[in-house]
Amino acid sequence: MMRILLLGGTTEASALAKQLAVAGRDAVFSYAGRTARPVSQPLSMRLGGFGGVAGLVEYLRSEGISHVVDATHPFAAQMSANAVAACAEAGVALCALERQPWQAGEGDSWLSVTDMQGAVGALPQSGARVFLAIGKQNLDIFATKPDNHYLLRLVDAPEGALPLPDTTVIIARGPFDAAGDQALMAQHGITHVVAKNAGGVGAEAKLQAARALGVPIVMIDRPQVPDRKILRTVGEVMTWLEHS
Ligand code: 3Y8
Ligand code: NAP
Repeated sequence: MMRILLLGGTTEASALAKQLAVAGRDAVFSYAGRTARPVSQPLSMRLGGFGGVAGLVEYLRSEGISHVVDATHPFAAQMSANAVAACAEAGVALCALERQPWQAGEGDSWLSVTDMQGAVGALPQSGARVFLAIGKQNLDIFATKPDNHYLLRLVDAPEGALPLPDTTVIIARGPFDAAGDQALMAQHGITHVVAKNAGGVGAEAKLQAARALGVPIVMIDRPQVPDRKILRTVGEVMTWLEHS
């Protein structure tokens, strides 16, 4: 009997959830519980971590999961690594639904860095106006360059003080559109954008906006994730489920 665990948190995960619901598949949608009010899904949902690899193995066994689709964000590297290890241990089929990285195009001025520390290093010491569109989990490492102005876009209002002294905070959840991001960046006189190479469409508005405004982008490469089967579209995943 097929029972699917969908590790979500991305636009593609939500699109797959709709297809699974329409197909009447027995599936559970899983969020980390990172935000206050996650978008609801047409599948039964669970919130919160599993408790590492061991917790996930226990969940797979006790819930009778036969297939895992890892549709988490390319930067959710810990979850993806845990899924590889737990599915191998529990003998459960695994595939990832992962979008391609963005490539710099005509008129783009990207500075590619390998990780968040590299992004901090790529910024001026002072006087820059930086659109820091990387969420809230990694803000503290930018505190070594406090003399820039940072425009922060967060999903939820921050609890307590931010680690940066000179900020403007926008509370918004994507997906975003290019015109909106261009107006936002022009209004704030942005001189640099810092972005994760998330791929997909939900976060790419700021790339288009930066291109239109001639603003350089500090682009953070994706973290390493262990090998697993990677599919690129919802359709491929539906076919994989039918044939595996
Ligand atoms: C909790 C679920 C959907 C999924 C929508 C996508 C698109 C909009 C763009 C910017 C960049 C950023 C951030 C972003 C985008 C989609 C997708 C995507 C980037 C939600 C969601 C959860 C999260 C977690 C959140 C992180 C943060 C990252 C904001 C829901 C809305 C910056 C990634 O405040 C926090 O702690 C936020 C944490 C992880 C990165 C970080 O490290 O801070 N996503 N984002 C998921 C869970 O609990 O399991 O609340 O509804 C989902 C989406 N966010 O169904 O339509 O597919 O990527 N999410 C990045 O790409 O750089 C915003 O502002 O331009
Ligand atoms: P992460 O660093 O890879 O994972 C840290 C821990 O969070 C995992 O070990 C796991 O806890 C728990 N976790 C992560 N995703 C989960 C899920 N879908 N269901 C249940 N538990 C989950 O993850 P992250 O980067 O914080 O991302 C968290 C969520 O936000 C994911 O759903 C991801 O798709 C979404 N998201 C992330 C980004 C981003 O930039 N990182 C962008 C957009 C959306 P246990 O070890 O206890 O199981």
